[in-house]
Amino acid sequence: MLRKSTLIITAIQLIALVVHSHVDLTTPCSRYHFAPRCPPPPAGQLYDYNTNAPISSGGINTEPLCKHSVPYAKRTVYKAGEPISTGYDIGSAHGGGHCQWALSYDGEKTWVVIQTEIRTCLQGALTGQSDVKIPVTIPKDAPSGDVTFMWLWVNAIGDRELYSNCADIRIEGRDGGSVTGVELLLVNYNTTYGIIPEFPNPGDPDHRELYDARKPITITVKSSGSTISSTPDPSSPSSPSSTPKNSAASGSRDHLQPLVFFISTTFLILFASLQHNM
Ligand SMILES: [Cu+2]
Repeated sequence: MLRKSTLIITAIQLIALVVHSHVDLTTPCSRYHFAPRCPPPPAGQLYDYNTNAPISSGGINTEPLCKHSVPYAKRTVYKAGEPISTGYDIGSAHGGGHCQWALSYDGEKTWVVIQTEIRTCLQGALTGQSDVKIPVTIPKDAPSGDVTFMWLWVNAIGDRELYSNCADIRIEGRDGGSVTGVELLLVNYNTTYGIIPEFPNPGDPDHRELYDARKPITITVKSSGSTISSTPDPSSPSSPSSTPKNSAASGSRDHLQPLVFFISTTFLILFASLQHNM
């Protein structure tokens, strides 16, 4: 009996290992993260044990930006101009990729990208590494307000994926004012937005020109924080018409490893248990 339950537990652990072989934002806590240091989910929501799974893979979108829409009840407070020491848990760094960090003052309707890292984002991070740090600076003119802070990542190697985690922060800055950055670039989201093919080697086209082409956006927050306006109109996010749409299915080898590991280990365990019973 004991052996059977051990077998089942091991199998569950292995499945978890396969599921959890990606990356997530862990500092500040992404919504409903299961880490003990993160707050419990807001009322009516559940812990998310897959915060590190992509929201899109192979051009198939399975989750919305941020994954969850209800903000945490308690926000982490940062001062305008302060660098946030953001942290990431690494299941597979996928050879790095392109990162964007964005703020929304209106509950995820309008985004302003405040920092971008092309190609090298999370490059060299090791599987199993936790809280890999990347400093992200809140613009010093960012007005005060309750803000959604989003990390968006396009991986360099593997299934064509898009990652998105959001944290709930409060910025303490000026009372009313505006913050300028660029519009969010959504690629690898679904086929409408286009797919950036793998860029494993130096010199491979990584389509950074799409990021260079993002239009500036200014978000204006009225004093005491609530109403906002933005220029240009946020109803049309940068959707690159020139984005390459090929190779959605290319490069699944990065995810093959855990699968092979899972299958072979399961067989080994089954074999060992059969041997034992004979
Ligand atoms: Cu992955």
